[in-house]
This record gives sequence, structure tokens and C-alpha cells, in this order.
Amino acid sequence: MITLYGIAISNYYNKIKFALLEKKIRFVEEALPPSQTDAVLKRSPLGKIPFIKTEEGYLSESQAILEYLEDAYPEAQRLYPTEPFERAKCREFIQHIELNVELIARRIYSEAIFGGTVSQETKDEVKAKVEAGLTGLARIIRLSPYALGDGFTAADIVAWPHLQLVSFATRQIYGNDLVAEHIPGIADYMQLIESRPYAQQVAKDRAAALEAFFKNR
Ligand SMILES: N[C@@H](CCC(=O)N[C@@H](CS)C(=O)NCC(=O)O)C(=O)O
Repeated sequence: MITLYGIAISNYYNKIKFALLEKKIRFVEEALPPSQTDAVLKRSPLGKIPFIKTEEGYLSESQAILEYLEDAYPEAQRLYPTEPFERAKCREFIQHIELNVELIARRIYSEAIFGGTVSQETKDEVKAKVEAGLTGLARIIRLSPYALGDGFTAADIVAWPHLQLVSFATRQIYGNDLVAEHIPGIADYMQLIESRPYAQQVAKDRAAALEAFFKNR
């Protein structure tokens, strides 16, 4: 049985939770915020979440976890294409969205979500880089109807939680949703993913976790 550690307000945590649910792999959740304690650092080298406990040990980094689930549970629903080139295109998509969109936008989350302050210089720099990342994403996302064509894949597992957060954060900071601005048709795509029962479960748990997080601050 897998144990998933982290908090349901995290897009990376929700990526793994969504994958576990879609694959119907049995798991339990253990609520744990990112931490620099020795106990957590032994399990996740930078104290980040999510990480999982498997029968063989702990595993961090959501992409390593996602690919582990694909390899370790061959009988579960496949999320990666089996043909090598298509599989590599799926990984290319994920790497692009995480490195060139989400990781860049992350620099404005402290103000957009947590009530902190981000300098105008950072906001301007992030805007230019996120727009470049989204312009690139628009070149590879197919939306026909899923991110990479007619099948639901790991690309959708990753795109959904990340794009939702980037949309929200850019609306908060720049007054407009840069994702919607750069990717025509993204709203219908997000609705399509949100029509999936497991996406609804992840969204419902995230809403409850967000409410609890802000109530306890
Ligand atoms: N590359 C990591 C990123 C995970 C990540 O950034 N998690 C955030 C929560 S969404 C975190 O733990 N932040 C705390 C920190 O950076 O110290 C992954 O894919 O798992």
C-alpha cells in the first residue's frame, strides 16, 4: 500500500493524488507540510512534498513518483503511451510545462496566494518568461480533446493542476489569466478534465484543504 505525504493545497501533491486515483492504486494520505526537520529530510532530500512510502522505501520528486507508479503497477490504467516516440513526446510536454511555465510562475505565488509581497521587477520578469513558456505550450498542446490527442495521459494529469494554479496566480497579479490569453480553447479543456470524477474528488479535497489552511493562519 502506498502512503502519499503532503498537503492537498499543493499542485504537485494533487498531480500524484490524481494519478493514483485514475490508476486505481490503493493509497492512504498522510497530511504533512513541507518541512526542514530531520525526520522529513530523510524521506525527501529538500523537505518538499509530495513524497510517497512504498514497500521498498521513500520516493520524492513528483515526476519520479509518476513514472514509478507507471512501472510498478503494470496492470493499472496506463498513463504513458507505450510507443517510444509518443512516450518521449509525453515526457517532453510534462518537462516543458513544469520547467518553463509552473516553475517560473511559482515566483509570484507568495503574493498571489499567501499574502506576501513580490517586487515589481520580479513580476515583470515572471510575466515575460511565463508568456514565453505558454507560447511554447500552445505549440505542443493539442486539445483534441486531451492535451496530447484522443487519449487521457500523464500530460493531462500534470497539465490540469499546474495550469489551474498558474491561471489563478496570473489573474491575481496581472489582472488577467495569462493561460487563457495564450492558449485558445484551454477553458473547454479544463472543463473536460474537471468532468472526470477523480478530478472532482481532488478539487473538492483541495478546496477543503485551502479553507482549513487559511482558517488556521
Ligand atoms: N520538483 C518537485 C516540486 C515539489 C514542490 O515544489 N513542492 C512544494 C509544495 S507545492 C514544496 O514542497 N515547497 C516547499 C519548499 O520548496 O521548501 C516535485 O515535482 O515534486
